[in-house]
Amino acid sequence: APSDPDLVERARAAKEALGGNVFVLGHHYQRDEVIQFADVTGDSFKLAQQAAARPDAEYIVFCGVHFMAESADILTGDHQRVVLPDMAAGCSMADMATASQVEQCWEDLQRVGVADVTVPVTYMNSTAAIKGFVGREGGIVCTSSNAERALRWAYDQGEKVLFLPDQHLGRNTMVREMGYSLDDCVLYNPHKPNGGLTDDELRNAKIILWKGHCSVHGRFTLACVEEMRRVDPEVNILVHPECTHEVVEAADYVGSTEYIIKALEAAEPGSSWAIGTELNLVRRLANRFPDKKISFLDKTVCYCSTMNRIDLPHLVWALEELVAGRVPNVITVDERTASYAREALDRMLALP
Ligand code: CIZ
Ligand code: SF4
Repeated sequence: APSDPDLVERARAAKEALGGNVFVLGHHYQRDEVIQFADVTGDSFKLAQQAAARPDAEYIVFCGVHFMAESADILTGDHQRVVLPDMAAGCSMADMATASQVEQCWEDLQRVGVADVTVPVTYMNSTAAIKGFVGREGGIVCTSSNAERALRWAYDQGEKVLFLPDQHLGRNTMVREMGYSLDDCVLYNPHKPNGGLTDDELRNAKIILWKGHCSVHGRFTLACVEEMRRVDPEVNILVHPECTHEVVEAADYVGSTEYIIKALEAAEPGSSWAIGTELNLVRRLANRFPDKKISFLDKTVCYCSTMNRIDLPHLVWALEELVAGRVPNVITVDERTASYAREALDRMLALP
């Protein structure tokens, strides 16, 4: 639906009144009505880098989810404040690994005698507390575009990896990109004692995958890939590595958000593509490239509901509060957590 013209005008006027004092970041999964006001769009990695690119902007309005706003706070100066237009815009995957659960897992690894040789690696899609734990224990953050490089770095530091919180990105990278077998991976379930594993399983695994997943990408199925190929034998199936291992194995191409965008930019006119990632992004790409047949991999999967909480009314509210001299919904990470998290982020930024 087209956005309400009154709200569009209010957002435009508020942004103009704030001038260079506000910098609006928009994640690729945001609604069109919000994206039209973003100064920069990107995936979580690009937005974290971009947040620091405008040190003069006092306010960073982050149109994305909570963990991304935390990363922006960690990577920007003390004088800058990060505003999340709706505090309920969380991420179910990030919430699947709490600090106390991960500390418990680390104790399990200490008890069986392997914590010293285990390097924790966390996906960007995790809370600041988890990034802080990982930094404290000498580990690294990764994104879906550098997971392989981060894992290779981790195996240079130790023998085993604890991979948080997305089991699918960890498994897909190990097996598909690095040639490990499924038997090298075990799944740690934080709701069971010892993760639901025997001491020997914990000791012998090459990688301990946290039992977390994305509630959007985890829903694409092998059956929908097969159905797409039946309907259109020429179709190219392109999916994000947060999809399950069987979906990734059945796809033609696998890659991060920025990879998906570049692949469609480079695709031949007339070529056919079915995309397994968030629906706002797929819709926008289909509109942007009308000469290519771009469809959504599975009609039963829908938007990321928490990303979609940031809508035009929430953005207008946040901007108008700033104009009125109030600073709503500020996201701050305490300095101790932030400094450990920054170490884990800096190790990622230093990857070759
Ligand atoms: O921004 C990203 O890298 C992704 C894939 C975000 C998400 O929420 O899945
Ligand atoms: Fe979290 Fe998945 Fe939504 Fe991304 S798409 S914010 S990983 S639930």
